[in-house]
Amino acid sequence: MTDPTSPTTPDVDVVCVGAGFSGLYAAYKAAEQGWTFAGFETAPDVGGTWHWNTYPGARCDVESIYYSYSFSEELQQEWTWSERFAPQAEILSYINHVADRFDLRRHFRFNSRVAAARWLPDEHLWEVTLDSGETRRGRYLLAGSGGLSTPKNFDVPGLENFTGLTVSTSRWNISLDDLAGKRVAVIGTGSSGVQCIPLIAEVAEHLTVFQRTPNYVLPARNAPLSADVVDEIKSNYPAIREECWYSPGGIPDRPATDRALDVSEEERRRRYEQAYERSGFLGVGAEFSDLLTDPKANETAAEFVREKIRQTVEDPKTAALLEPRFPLGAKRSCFGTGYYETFNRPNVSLVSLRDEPITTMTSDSIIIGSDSYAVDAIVLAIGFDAFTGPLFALNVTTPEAGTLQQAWADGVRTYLGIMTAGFPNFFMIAGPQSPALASNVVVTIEQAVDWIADLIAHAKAKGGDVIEPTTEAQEDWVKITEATVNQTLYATTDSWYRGSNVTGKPTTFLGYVGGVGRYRRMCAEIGRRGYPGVRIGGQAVAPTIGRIDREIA
Ligand code: N01
Repeated sequence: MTDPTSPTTPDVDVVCVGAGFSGLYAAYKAAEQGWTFAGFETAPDVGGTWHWNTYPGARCDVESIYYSYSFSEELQQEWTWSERFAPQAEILSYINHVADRFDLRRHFRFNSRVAAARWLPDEHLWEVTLDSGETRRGRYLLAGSGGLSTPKNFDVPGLENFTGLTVSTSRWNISLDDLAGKRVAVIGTGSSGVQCIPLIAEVAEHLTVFQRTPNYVLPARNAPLSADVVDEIKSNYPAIREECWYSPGGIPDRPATDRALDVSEEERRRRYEQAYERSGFLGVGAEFSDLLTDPKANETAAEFVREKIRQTVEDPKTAALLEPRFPLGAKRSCFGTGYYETFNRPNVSLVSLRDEPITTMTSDSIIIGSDSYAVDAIVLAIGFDAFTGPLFALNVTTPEAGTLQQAWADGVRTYLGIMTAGFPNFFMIAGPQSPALASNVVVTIEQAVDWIADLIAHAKAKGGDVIEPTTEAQEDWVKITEATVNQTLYATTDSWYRGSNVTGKPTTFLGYVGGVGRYRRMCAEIGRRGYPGVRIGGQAVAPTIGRIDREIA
């Protein structure tokens, strides 16, 4: 047990992992509070996910005007997005601009990976060890390491035999020209695969897409932002941000109040057409209130999208293979541009792995049963070890709880997706069981950093320098996240949302799906009541959060 009376002076107040959206805002916030801050970033520069994911076609599926910081009115007035869904390079330029504009780079050391972090209970400090072997001590440890930053292991049989070009979307290190005139295989048809496939098809001699589970690909309807639209947004930013903060998904998507099965088929179709035309359906619950809870209602929308696939893809056999069979939105839908149309190209073919997986590979071919596909290059778009992957990689340890891996051996357990019992002064920004998974993550990041900063300031004011959730409060939050997701179709479908994409990973749902608005109100209420369920300097305030959740409902 931590001794609450014997603090030692740290090197810095805050040690932070990562210089993406989370770490940069944490550095800004710490400076605002007058706290010393040391950030460490594996990459040579800022950007996080937008530094690494440079594959062709990479862009965000949240509109850029919302997928951006709200903390500075000057920043949002001076930055102008060029497109509705800005490409990776523009998002990275924006992050660089923020780093320069607020002089944040000086708080970080780049090319420095945090290899381990251990809690020193007698000194009330975290000691982090960098990959160089150097150590640094901070009172508080912030993980801004991202949810989708650790690529999944290359679990494709026989890959080690292949001697051609292999590249992963999440660590893209070639140019699209390197694939020109080649026979290319893309393995994986999640958001990353869906975005790069149409562009690779344009340059490859032949592209073979290896698809295990077809996903719903909704037309992004990306377009340049006109000067008028930009002006209107800039003159309304405070109201737009407010709407995002109290929305279900961190974008101005008001939850629907009527149910799909209560309206006529004609009315349903009209609404679905409308949603499809404006690139809706990503927040599927915004179209009808029962789409994410009632399988029958969902099927009406799912079948509508399947019909679009059949109308777009000329070869009926290929179209049938592309039709998803799980509920629409139960795992993250993809945003595409010309995705289904790509399968009408003469140089593109689709191989389904649904019934027969890849058997092995040779030096130049992918083998499936008795079939062999000769390829020069393989693009792996197979996803991430979401949320726990990046956190486990930090090798966070406390004498009381051991490693995070041990503490979460049977599944993730957190308090609000921000803290976890047994790991004092350790804060996860947009962590597992926060709304990050099913929301505009920038909204969740800013809210989490603000909340963490308020909590630390509150603890400092009380003279307590050790902050830790109680196990009881943590179990309340686990129950709330489980009860919330179990009312939805998210619970029915395998994906990275549930950890089921990684062999051996416990399948617990990795997010809170009650909406960013409700979560925000809950966190604010917890703050107002003196942080019930959090032990500060050894003292905890009752009641725990289950009651607050019921009260704000
Ligand atoms: O990863 P995924 P992703 N053999 O896990 C298949 C965000 N993101 O990088 O479904 C063969 O979704 C796997 O098949 P299955 C966004 O939140 C956003 O594409 O497991 N296939 C699946 O088809 C997104 O949800 C944007 O059966 C294998 C694919 O690979 C999240 O990141 C862009 C396989 C992996 O899909 C992850 O997206 C990019 C194997 N061994 C990413 N292993 C935008 O903003 C896996 N697969 C638009």
